[in-house]
Parts: sequence; C-alpha cells; structure tokens
Amino acid sequence: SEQKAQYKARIKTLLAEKNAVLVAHYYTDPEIQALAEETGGCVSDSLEMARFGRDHPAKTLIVAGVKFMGETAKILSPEKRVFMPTLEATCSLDLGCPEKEFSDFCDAHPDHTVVVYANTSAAVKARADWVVTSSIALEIVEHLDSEGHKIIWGPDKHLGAYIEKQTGAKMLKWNGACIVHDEFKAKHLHDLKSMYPQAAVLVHPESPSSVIDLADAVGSTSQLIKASQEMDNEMFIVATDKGIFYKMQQLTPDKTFIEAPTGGNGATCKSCAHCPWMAMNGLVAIENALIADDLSEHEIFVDDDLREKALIPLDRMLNFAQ
Ligand code: CIZ
Repeated sequence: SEQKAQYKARIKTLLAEKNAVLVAHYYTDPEIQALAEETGGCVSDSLEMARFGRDHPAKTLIVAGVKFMGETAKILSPEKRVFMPTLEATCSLDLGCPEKEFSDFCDAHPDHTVVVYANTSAAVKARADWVVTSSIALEIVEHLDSEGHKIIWGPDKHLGAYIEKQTGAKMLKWNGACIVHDEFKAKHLHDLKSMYPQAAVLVHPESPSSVIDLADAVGSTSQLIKASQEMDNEMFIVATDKGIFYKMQQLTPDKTFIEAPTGGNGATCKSCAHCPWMAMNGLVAIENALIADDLSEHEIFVDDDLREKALIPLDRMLNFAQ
C-alpha cells in the first residue's frame, strides 16, 4: 500500500543518514526481509547475522529478529550501537532457561562441558563453554563427544534429542522448547504427506522427534533452504517458521512450498507456524528504532563483564565454523 511505501522510503533515508544497516532473520515477515535486501543489509540465520553485523562497516546495526540476536550482535561488536525494532521480541527458549536455574544445574555437574544453543540470554551464554546454532550444533557436539567430554545441553530438548540420535553422544538436557516448532504434529503431517506423495518433507530439528522421523531433510534454516534448492522435488512440505518461505520461494520460484500442519483437523493452520515475537519486527517498529529519542526502548546494552564472558563461547563457535 501507499503507506507502506512511505515507511520504506523513510527507513531507507534514515538508514543512510545514520550509517546504519538492517540485519534481518529468515523468520521475519517477507516485507522486512525484502527491505533488508534492498538496503544492502542481510537476511540470514543467527550465525550469519552475527558475522555480517560484526564485519560490516556501518556504525549502527538494526537487528530485526528476537532479543538474543541483538545481544549476540552487541557482544561481537561492542563498538557499534545495536538497536532492535522492539526489545519485547523474546524467544520461548530464552524465557524457558533462566540464568539462575541453569547455572545451578551446571554447578551440580561440574565435570560437564556446557553447550548452549544461541537462543539464550547473554547471561546464559556467559555460563557456557560453547555456544552453537542449529547450523553447527551437530559438528560441535560430535567433536566434543569424540574428545570424551561429558556434555550439558540447553535449552532445546528436541534439538538435543536429535543431536544425541545423530551423534551417539549422551547429554544432560535442559527441558526447553520453541513454541512454534513444538506445535508441529506427526499425525497431521503424515496425512498431508499422503495427500502429496510427491512432496519432500523439510523439518527443523526444534520439532518433536515424531515429526523429525517423517522428514526427507532435517536442518537449520540455512540448511533447509539449501535442501529446497538442491532436491529435485517440485513440492515441499516445510516444518519451520513460515517466514522462511520468502527466501525459498525467491530462490526457486517454480517450486511449491506448503506449511506443515500444526494441529487442528489435519488442515494447515495459516498463522500458527509463525513466531509471535518475530512478527513484532514491523515497518513502524523499525522506523521507531531509527528515530527514537528515548533509546532505552530500542537499544541493546550488555554489561562489560557479561559481554567478555559470553564472547568466549561465541568466539569458540565462530572459530570452529570457519
Ligand atoms: O539460529 C537461527 O537462526 C535459528 C533461530 C534457527 C535456524 O535454524 O537458523
């Protein structure tokens, strides 16, 4: 609409004026991903967002995603100012893993190496030996397991179980879940698969194991996007946040992508597979982040001591991933 075009035009001007760059996650709404692309920013997973933000010459980062992504950007680039469309965009994995309880859990097993998913607060990262994203979790746990480490894994129980199955490692797991992926239902997916036998099933490993068992490919956002390009199928049933359809469709416009069912009577639920916090990253919120007088509503600050501690396991991951 005309109003949206006006917002976009103003955001473009403000980004240039403020020497800022927009870094967006694959799970944000399509128009936000498009805007990041049009303005020379990046659309990616959290690992690549962090790297892009760190290496980009802009002095200011506008991170469209959820809070842990803004924090990670600030930890890697303390000299940059990091703003988010809203600081209320949290993550159920982060919320389900409070620092105090997690720290106590780790303290009770002092002989264990602590591996945490990127979807955690800076404080939880600071307590960890390693941070991993879903794109590199398997390799890192495999590496640690082969060196004989006993491992504490947090917070996603489904991803943890998937990693255990794939690597043979046995881990002490935290009991967290993503509210979006936890909703995918194996029975309904099975029914949909029977309706479209030619479709390949792509599943994110934050989904329950019964759903993962039905997959033709399992992986992080970047890995699922790659699979959708490389597999010969013309049709895909996709079990992850529907924000990912933007990139999949852009890369292979002739292929068909269907949402995996999240419940109900076997019908796909049009709005279930979308993170409510990712959805907060709208055009109005982005403009506000660029013009706000009261920066406290948008700016990410990480305490220096915490930052230095959280940087260690994050850098381990980035160096491992190189
Ligand atoms: O690490 C990320 O970006 C998330 C949250 C998911 C993924 O699979 O990339």
